[in-house]
Amino acid sequence: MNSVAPLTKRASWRSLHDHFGKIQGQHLRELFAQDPSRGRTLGVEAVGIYLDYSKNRITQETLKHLFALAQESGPRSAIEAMFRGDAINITENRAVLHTALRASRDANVQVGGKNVVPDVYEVLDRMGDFCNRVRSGAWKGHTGKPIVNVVNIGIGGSDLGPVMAYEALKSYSDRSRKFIFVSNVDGTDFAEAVQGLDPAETLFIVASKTFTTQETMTNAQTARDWLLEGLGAGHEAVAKHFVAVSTNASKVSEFGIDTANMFGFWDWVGGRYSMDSAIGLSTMIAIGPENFLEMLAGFRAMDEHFRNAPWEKNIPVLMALLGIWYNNFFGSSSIAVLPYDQYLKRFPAYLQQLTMESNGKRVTLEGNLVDYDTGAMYWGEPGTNGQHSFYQLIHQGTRLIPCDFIAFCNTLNPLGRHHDLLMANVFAQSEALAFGKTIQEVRSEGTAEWLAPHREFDGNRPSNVLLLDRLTPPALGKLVALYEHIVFTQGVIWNLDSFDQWGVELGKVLAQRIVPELESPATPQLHHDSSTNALIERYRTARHRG
Ligand code: G6Q
Repeated sequence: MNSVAPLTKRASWRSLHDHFGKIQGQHLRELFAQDPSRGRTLGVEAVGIYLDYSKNRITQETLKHLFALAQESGPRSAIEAMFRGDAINITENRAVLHTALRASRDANVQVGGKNVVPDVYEVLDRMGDFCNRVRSGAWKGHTGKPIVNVVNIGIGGSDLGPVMAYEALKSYSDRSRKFIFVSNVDGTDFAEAVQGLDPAETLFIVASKTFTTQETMTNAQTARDWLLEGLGAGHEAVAKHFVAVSTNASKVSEFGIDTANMFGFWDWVGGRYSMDSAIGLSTMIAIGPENFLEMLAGFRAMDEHFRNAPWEKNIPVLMALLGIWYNNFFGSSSIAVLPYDQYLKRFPAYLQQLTMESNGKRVTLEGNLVDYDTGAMYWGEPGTNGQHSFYQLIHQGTRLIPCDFIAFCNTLNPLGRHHDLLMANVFAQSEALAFGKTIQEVRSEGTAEWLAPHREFDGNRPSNVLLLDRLTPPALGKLVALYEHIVFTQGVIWNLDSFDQWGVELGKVLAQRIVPELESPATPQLHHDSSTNALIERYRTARHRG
């Protein structure tokens, strides 16, 4: 529990409030004019990431107050509590130790009096061995053919990390194999995924921490039927075509998967923090064990930076504080994440779960309703596509949407002028957002008076630019860990449990209740509200179920 004062009663919060009154009217044009060196001084470089945060609506005084807020909110001790394995997920009484998944082999992380690092490496080594067998063709399907198609079946944290990482690191992947991700209970997802696949060459990874998730278990059963029917084989074929990633051995064997083909993890790994665990098996098959371990080393480098760097040089802490500045003082409700790299096309979707499931909470650790806004909405698309779509609203709309631009100095696909053009767009966008185009500038171009307001850009729209060298496995690890730690820092300041997700429960429970009402051949007695009853009746009629 947080022993510090409630957020809005903290001295630093009140100072920030007063300071906001003074600075809110200041334009980035003025801030840059007052301090021409700002573009260099408000930048920080660590673990191969350069963060330019100069185009934020802040001064040195703002930073002083924000660091005071960090200090007063106690993240230093909270960080240590997380890394140490304290049960900081208080509503589920669990440790939160995704950092142990990427600890070095000789590290010692105690959970319940036991060092968990040897267990982590035991699983990583088994995963490596399995991946090498699949990749070399030594692992054969039931009919003796090697595996060509790998289908990951999972949802939420058991899907978004693997699919994002596969897309991000495709350039490092084994191109002779196909990697497919099935998540939705909508049968279309499965049907389209297996179009044209030969079951004899297909491996299913059933990735589910609990092994009870409705969507995943339904897809896994459909996959088993598809496989056995396609092969014309009995249950003995399952062992060569199904492996499981789970914490629930009994459910895995109940499904018919040999637990020798199960890769485990632990209750101290949250779903949305699990891509470094065995949930990353598909990633490892795609990019190989060495690249996977390099990705983990990238995570570890960011973990160490977060744990040890002083606030003013700490990239996750700086970005977390800036997020709070806009969320709680400027009233921004969303943050756009705009990667200028096509391989990161699923990164915003990944961050949506990480950020919004973690900090989309309205009660404090003590169970009190907050009197401030918490988690912002994260969204985005890769540049430059977004520029031809929603950027209009970011440039000229009525809402303030801080942006995180992510770019790499070197491309993995050097084709002609493409990369220079791409990078010119990143720099131009953050420049245009910050400085805009005044009405005088518009008029001086000879624009008609009636048209001028439409062509004015008021600017003063903040952004961060994250610049890295190249999208490598460690670079991806650093980026993901960066956002994990932003979420953590904000959760500490807002005094939330960032590691539970009770908000997803109610809909699941209600759906279970409705399933028999849709499926029953006899007309069911419905006891919902009149809207839900009418929708169920209409559906049954459309399906000729009376
Ligand atoms: C993430 C959540 C959630 C979870 C899925 C899948 O933090 O816990 O997204 O990952 O509901 O759960 P299983 O892995 O248990 O199937």
